[in-house]
Amino acid sequence: MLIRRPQPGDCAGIQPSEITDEQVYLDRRNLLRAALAMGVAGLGTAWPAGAVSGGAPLNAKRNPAFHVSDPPNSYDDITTYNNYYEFGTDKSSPAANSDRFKPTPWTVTVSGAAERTGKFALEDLLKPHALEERVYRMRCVEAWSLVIPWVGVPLGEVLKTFKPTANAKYVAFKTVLRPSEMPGQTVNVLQWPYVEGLRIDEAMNPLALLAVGLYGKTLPNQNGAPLRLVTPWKYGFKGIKSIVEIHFTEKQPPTSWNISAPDEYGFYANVNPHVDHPRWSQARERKIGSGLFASKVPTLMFNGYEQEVAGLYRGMDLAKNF
Ligand SMILES: Nc1nc2c(c(=O)[nH]1)N[C@H]1C(S)=C(S)[C@@H](COP(=O)(O)O)O[C@H]1N2
Ligand SMILES: [Mo]
Repeated sequence: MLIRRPQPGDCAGIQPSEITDEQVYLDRRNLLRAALAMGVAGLGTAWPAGAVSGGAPLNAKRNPAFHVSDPPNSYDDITTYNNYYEFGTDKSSPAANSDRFKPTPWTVTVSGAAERTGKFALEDLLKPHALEERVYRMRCVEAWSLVIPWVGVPLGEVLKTFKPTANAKYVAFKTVLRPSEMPGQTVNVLQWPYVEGLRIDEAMNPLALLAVGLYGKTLPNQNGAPLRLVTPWKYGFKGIKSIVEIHFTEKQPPTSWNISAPDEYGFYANVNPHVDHPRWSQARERKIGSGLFASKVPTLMFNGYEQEVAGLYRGMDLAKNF
């Protein structure tokens, strides 16, 4: 049996050393078979014509300051191979099991150390900001990577509208808790709801993005509709999906993977080829979509965003603060 059952405590269940290209191929084939069974047209194409969710056109202007030399992955790669444990622990689970999830209407509660707090409709939360398209390199802790054209607004610009006070040293995020629409939430692989957090200066860094879309269209459910975090210098698990709460706090907030396996997943989760995961190397990564026989490529410090974010961590021991 090629596909090992996920173990709690693994970020997505399998070690990268075990992820063979053949397995990727089989995952794809299974998904395609499932899609055919559901009568979904258009899977396997590069555009969301027949996608099961998301896909409403967004009016976003490309921000050329955020550009990657590699071409973006296909829509198919981005939306059919990822992690969203609320919909199951296999790479194909999010796309297969998220069709019952209802991302509209959506309300976000803002609380804690800020002058302006309360409940905000998603539209109001984003209103003061024009949507931007930004192409980011993304790196999962499991040593695979993708290039994704996100649509969103800079997180810091949104946070500033709430006027965080001097006590706002961190910002915490929470995913929606909806077991009736999220079958994975009936399984105890993680503590629900999923939670994440950033130090306030990390959150204010211009790279941090609140995303509402990809490839010019609203997010499909499996990628975190309708609102998710994108921090491309960190491992993928910091990118919390389907956010319903933003909380400003003085204390470092708990984070889901750190609660689950504190020795393996730290609060910072910065991409760092020199600090291995206790069970595997982080020195190299497999580019999704690079072909069955492509070899792994070196992972870059801060996933290639060293210039933008290294200053946030000056003087810190990154082996201790992993
Ligand atoms: N709520 C929630 N957010 C989540 C996850 C999850 O299981 N639940 N998985 C994380 C992990 S491990 C990764 S790699 C990314 C993958 O999704 P993406 O390709 O859409 O960024 O989502 C992250 N956000
Ligand atoms: Mo991940």
